[in-house]
Amino acid sequence: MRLNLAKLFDFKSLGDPRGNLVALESELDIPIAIKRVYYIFGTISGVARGFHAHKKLQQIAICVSGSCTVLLDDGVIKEEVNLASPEQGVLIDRMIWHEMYDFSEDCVLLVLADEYYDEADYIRDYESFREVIKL
Ligand code: T46
Repeated sequence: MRLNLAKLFDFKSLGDPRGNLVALESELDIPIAIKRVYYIFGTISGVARGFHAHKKLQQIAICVSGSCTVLLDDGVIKEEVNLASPEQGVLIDRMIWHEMYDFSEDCVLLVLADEYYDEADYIRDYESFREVIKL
């Protein structure tokens, strides 16, 4: 997989005989200040989500259980990232069209976001997205 667009982060897992633990500190282990956390789970087989870009929001997505694919698209390059480890995250940057699919049954996709929820920050139409980025 050639990755030009996707910024991946490998997180240090603090393992001991009891199991594993990953700690993420805002602006230290990840390059964003966390204001909101949400998670996607119980997705139905074959379902796809996302299909939007954010004007300002920056997010880190981590599959803390199972796996899924995240498509990142800057209007020119499209890149697929397979998330399958709680020790890896991907940056979903502002003005990146993104889609998520291939959710495994046990997938829990955790998303760390640097802003509160704001529907006005979404661009949900691909042609409008291309117009905004002037393509
Ligand atoms: C994103 C990708 C990765 C809220 O009320 N508060 C929230 O913080 C969020 C994230 C969603 N919602 C509501 C809005 C919708 O009525 O939850 C419903 C489902 O949201 P949406 O259709 O936007 O879900 P996805 O999976 O398409 O997109 C989500 C995030 O919304 C989006 O910001 O980047 O995950």
